[in-house]
Parts: sequence; C-alpha cells; structure tokens
Amino acid sequence: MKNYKRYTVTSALPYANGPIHIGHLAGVYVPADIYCRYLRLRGRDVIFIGGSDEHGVPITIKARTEGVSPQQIVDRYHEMIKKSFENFGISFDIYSRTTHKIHYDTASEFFKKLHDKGDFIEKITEQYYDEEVKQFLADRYITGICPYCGNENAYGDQCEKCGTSLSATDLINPKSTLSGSKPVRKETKHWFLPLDNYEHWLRQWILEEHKEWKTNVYGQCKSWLDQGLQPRAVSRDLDWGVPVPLHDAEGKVLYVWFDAPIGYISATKELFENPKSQIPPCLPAGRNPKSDNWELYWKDKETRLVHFIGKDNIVFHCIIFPTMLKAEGSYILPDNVPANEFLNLEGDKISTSRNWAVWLHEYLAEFPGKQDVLRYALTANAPETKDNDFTWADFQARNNNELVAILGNFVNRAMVLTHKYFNGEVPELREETSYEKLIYEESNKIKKNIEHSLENYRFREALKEAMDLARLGNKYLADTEPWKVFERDPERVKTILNVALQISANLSTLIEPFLPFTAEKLRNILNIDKISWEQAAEVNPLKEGHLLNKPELLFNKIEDEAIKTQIDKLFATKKTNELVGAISNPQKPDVSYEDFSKMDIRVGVILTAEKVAKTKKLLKLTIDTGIDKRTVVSGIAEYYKPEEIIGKRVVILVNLQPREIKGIKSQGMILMAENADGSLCFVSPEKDFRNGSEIK
Ligand code: B3M
Ligand code: ZN
Repeated sequence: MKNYKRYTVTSALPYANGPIHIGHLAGVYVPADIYCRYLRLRGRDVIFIGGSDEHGVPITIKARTEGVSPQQIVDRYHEMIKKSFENFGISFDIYSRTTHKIHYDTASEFFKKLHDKGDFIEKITEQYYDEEVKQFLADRYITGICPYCGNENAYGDQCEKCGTSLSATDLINPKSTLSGSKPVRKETKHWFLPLDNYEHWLRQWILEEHKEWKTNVYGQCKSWLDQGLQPRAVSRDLDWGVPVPLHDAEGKVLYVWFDAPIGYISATKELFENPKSQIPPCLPAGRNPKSDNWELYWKDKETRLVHFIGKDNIVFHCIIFPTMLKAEGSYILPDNVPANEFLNLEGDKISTSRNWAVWLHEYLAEFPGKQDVLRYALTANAPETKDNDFTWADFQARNNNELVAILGNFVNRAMVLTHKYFNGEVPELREETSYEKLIYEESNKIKKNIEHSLENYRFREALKEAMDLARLGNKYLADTEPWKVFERDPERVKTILNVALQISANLSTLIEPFLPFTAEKLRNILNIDKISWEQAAEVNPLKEGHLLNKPELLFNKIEDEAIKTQIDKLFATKKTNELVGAISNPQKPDVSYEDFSKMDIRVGVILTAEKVAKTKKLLKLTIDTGIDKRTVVSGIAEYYKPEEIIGKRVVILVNLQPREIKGIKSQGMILMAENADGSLCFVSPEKDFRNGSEIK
C-alpha cells in the first residue's frame, strides 16, 4: 500500500428526516469506522468526517405533513442520528450538519468560485408553478396519473406503483400537492454543471486510472459514462437550502446534491476551528488529527481521500462531486469510493415508510450493551459485493456460535484457568515447543492478512481473519489440554497459559476496529492499556507476574425467546402495513380557524336504521342530534348491518347543506374514519357525552 501522509475519510451524510437503521450501519458507517479505527491504531494521521444532510425536498415535505418547520424536523433527527452513531461507537472526529453557518459560507463560496470562472451554463427552462401559493414545484410536490400504469397518485419524479422514474411533465392531469390546483408551466433560470465537458477526463480518471475500484462501483461508473453525460442543474426553486449566492437568484437555492458533499469540507473546517469542543466521547485521548490545518486534508497530494457510501450515491461521489472538485481546481480527488450494495431484512427491502427496518435506537433499547453483536453480525454479512440479507436467525447464530463459542470461550478459558492455577498472575514462559513457534507464526500471518484485507476494503474477510486468531487460540487449548496436564506437569501449563493470554492480549488490538466495546472490556479484564497495532502479535505484550482482573464473560448467549420477539415484532408491522397501507394521501391545504369554526359538529345517537332500497351502500338513519331528530343517508351499508348500530353514539356534521339522495332528504353527515382499504368505521366520543355536545 502506498504510504499516504494522511487520510480524509468521509461517510455519506444521512438525511435528517428519519432515524438510522441497520442498513445504514452495515452499508456505510460500520465499514468506515472499522477503517478509521484501524488507521488510528496504526498511528496514521486520519480524520473521519460525518454529519447530517439537512436540505432537500423530502425534508420540506416531511415538515409540511407534520405542520412544523423544516428546521424543527432536522433538529429532531440530527440529534437522534448523532446519538445512535455515538451509541454504536462510530468514531467520527466530527459529526456536523449542513445547516451550520460555516457550511452555508463554504458552499456559497464554492458555487461563487465556479460561477465566476464561468464553469456553469445558465439556462432558462420551463417548470411547473403553483399560482395559488406562488411557488415553483419540486417534482415531489406534483402528483398525477402515471402515463405507464395509470396510477392516479404518481409523483413528479417517480411512480411508486410501477417504479418508473418520471419527470413532472410526463404526468397526466398534474396537481400541486400544495394547493391541489393545476400547476402551470413557467420559465425559470438555473445554473447547470456541464458534466459532458468533463466526460473525457472522467473516462480517463476512472476507467483507466482507477481500475482497482470495486467492481460494483467501477461498473456503475462505466455505465453512466457509456450512456453519455448531460449538464446537471445545481440550483432549485425552493425556500429551503443554501441560497444561490448571486443577485438575480431570489427564491433559488443550491441543489441538495451540490451542497451536501461540500458538507464534508465544511465539517473539516469546523473541526479545525474548534477542535476541543468536537472530541466525541468514543475517541481515545491523544487521537488524530495530527496535521494542523484543514486544507492539508483536502488539498495536499499526499492525503488519501476515501468516501464511504451506499450504492445509490455512487454517481454523486464518483462523477458529480469529483467534477465539482476538478472544476474548482485546488482540491484532491477521491482515491477510492468503496460503496456497498444494499442490506435487506428478512428477505425484503428495508423501507422506512413501511417500517420494515431494525432501528438502531430500538435495537439498543432491546439489546442493551450488545452494540458489538450487531456490528459483528452486520460486518460478517456485509453487502460488499452484492445485496445481502439480515435475518434474526443469522444474528443469533453469529452471536452464539461465533462470538460466544469462539472468541468469548477462548478468552474465558485462558482467564479462568490462570485464576485457578496461578491466582490470576500471568505465569512465566518456560520452554517453548514447536507448537508455540507455530502459534507465533500463525498469529503474525493473521495480522498481515487482516491488514491486507482492510487496506483493500474487504471488511468481512478481515473480520473472519481476526476471528481466526481466536480460533487458533481455541485449538491450541484444545490440543494442549492444560486442565489435564496440570497434575503431572505444572511447568508446561505455565507456558501454555502464558501463550493463551498473549493471544488474548493481541486479540484486544486485532478486534478493536470491528468490536471496540469488546476490545475495551477485554483490556479491562486483562488489566492492560491499548496495545498498538505495530506491537500486536510481534512481541508478547504481557509481562510475567502481571495481575489479571476477575474473569468476566465477553458475550452471552442470545436465547430463542429474544429472537422470536424480534421476528414477531417485525412481522406484526407487515400485517399492519397490509391492513393500513402506507399513508398515501398527503395533507390537504391549510384552512383558517374561521373556516373550521363554521362547521357545526355534534354528538348524536342513532335511533333507527334501515337499508335504502335498490342500493348496496346506503343506510337511512334517524339521528337524535340533541337539537332535533333528523334523517341522514349514509354510505355505510357495506360495513354495518342496520340492527347492530341502533343506539350507537356518533359524530355528525349538522350544518351541511341538505341533499337529496335516492329521493330521501339527507340532513347532515355522519363522520367516519376511512382505512386504506376503503373500509369505514364510526368515530365517537370517548366518554358518554350527551347528545348535542359540540365538537371543536
Ligand atoms: N443524504 C443521500 C443518502 O442519505 C444523501 C447523502 C449525501 S452524502 C454527501 O442516501
Ligand atoms: Zn406507474
């Protein structure tokens, strides 16, 4: 491996519009963390950058649906995400956010520089505009009929029914989700990055000079490049984001994918502005960074820049962001972008809207202290070369058959026997046989293998190799059987246990990148400080006579019961989803309180009910409204039999204009809740309030 002077490691900035799940962890953050911890253990100068991506349309939509501001949304989720990362030991040097001022300044400056150099094309295009709310509409704010499958609720960027990606102008009968009105086309100016001008350079840089990139990454880049690149708009008409820093750009912000990767740079600057306040609790004292200004991490040729991301972000990190950096001119380019594929869950795509996920904060509440078990299971099964499946059965097996049976068991045997025979003191190394020599050689080989795998971003392989050291230790104890030998040859047992304990001490370093909590626990029971990577498996770190702490189990078995609970919980959400469906009807436009208060809604009771002849759906009801007794025709016959609803307390809109339905005058409307499958049920007051009580 080329010896770089320093490393800048970034991990995708998650959108702050929801919590983090195991897919995020497996695909991006655990591998990035393993890599950085490893580099630090080797004494390299490294910064590990993370943060929340707080712009973009999904955040504004979420805010609207909840009736709060985008800032409130991102404040809530930024904190939550940050906490989850801390809890799982993701050892960022800084976890920032793209709403910080330093980011606004950095992104604006970046844009300005490209603009002033004439790197953008300005183009006037036609875009949908909502005349009622006087706003251009992002694709997600437009719904209409999908021209391919007829789905009536397709979005302007994609139809979720048939999966086709659309542009808003493809939709039949487009409607603005902001006002419900029909949008009109209106001209608007935007700035475009002419990717096509960089195509030749990108082909050379990626396809020729980075053949070592992972095949999934290289393949995706090649296919983009082979299709030919088009200019990409880097601005949007939106009121949430970094404003386009020009005079004639009111109401325009930078496209989220323009500002977000610059977030890596802003966060680096922030780290150097205020290094003390940024040290997260999971980082060891005396850590990196070692260089003294942010620019070295982004502009010095001897810095290796690595982006950890999921596969859906490849084009942005391999094509668009490098083009931006290249255009700017003073930055280095990524040396590698080890993107992962996706992690599925129990055979299905992880989905936030369907709640088909294992959320980190929930996992932690249900498996307290078992962060490393999840880190282990996710790494052992990481979607490095293809999509992979997380199953609870695999999680249990990884814990019980590997962590408990191999790693935990080995360390525990070495500890317990030392306490039993030598009062917890590391015994002296007497005569070494060829077996001990073999152990040293093997340990060394294992360490080299781990290094090689990690430096090539093969984390599952590296983890397996680290576990090989524990396997080796187990086999050594099983072969040498100190518990049998002690009676007849205690001197030999001294050597065996010394060697077993040295292996345990080395393990505390070699597993550290993967299992940081366990490594720390192991150091505690061995009563030692951190051993550097350079020393591990090279020298015997434990001195004779060193006093160990009390043995303590590193892992505990996970019982079937706990696994069953998780599976039941997951599949219960599936049932609810089928029943309820994802809520697909967006919020209606705002009404004033005045409008609302015009409606006279009351508690009433059903006195009589009968079917309306020759109809399937209608019931004729007599309602005591507390004001009077009146007739209401209601479309609920498919859900209620007349006889079962007599005496039922209901809620009725009494001042709805009377209507004639099937020759019957209907005065008012019974309020019903509608399920996703279209079925209806009554809403009624929670307590037995008298007829005529007003609802407000
Ligand atoms: N927020 C997309 C994502 O979370 C986006 C990544 C930005 S990285 C600069 O998948
Ligand atoms: Zn469709």
